[in-house]
Amino acid sequence: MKTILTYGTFDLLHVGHVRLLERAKALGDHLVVGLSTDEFNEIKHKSSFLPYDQRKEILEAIKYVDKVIPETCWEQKVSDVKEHGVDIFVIGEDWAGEFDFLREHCEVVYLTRTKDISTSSLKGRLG
Ligand code: C2G
Repeated sequence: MKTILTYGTFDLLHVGHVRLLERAKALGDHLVVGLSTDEFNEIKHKSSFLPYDQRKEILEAIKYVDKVIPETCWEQKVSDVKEHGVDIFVIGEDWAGEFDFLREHCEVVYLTRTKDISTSSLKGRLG
């Protein structure tokens, strides 16, 4: 069984997120998502519209997602890779290069982002 790991805030879930999750899952059999907690979002200088528990419930309803774990800090990735037996770490290309240090523990794949959609643009349109 090939385990995939990714991380994100996944606020106001949209097709950019879903297509990332779809492509990540297609690389293996079991997809673990590290979901940024509200507190970690502050560290990321990112506020989410929906609280962690709702973002988690929504992600768990996505057919590509097998497990959601909390992302509470930048430093947890290596231990998460080991704890969950991760074969491939996947994230959007906006992070290209940032997580190359994981290459000694697992494969690292940066996927293209879906164009013309983002949580911040949705929030802007909502007014
Ligand atoms: N994404 C995408 N296309 C978009 C928007 C987002 O492919 N139009 C991808 C991002 O590249 C990321 C995932 O969807 O891989 C989740 O996006 P965010 O919730 O914005 O994640 P981010 O805040 O970048 O958190 O430790 C890593 C961070 O927690 C990543």
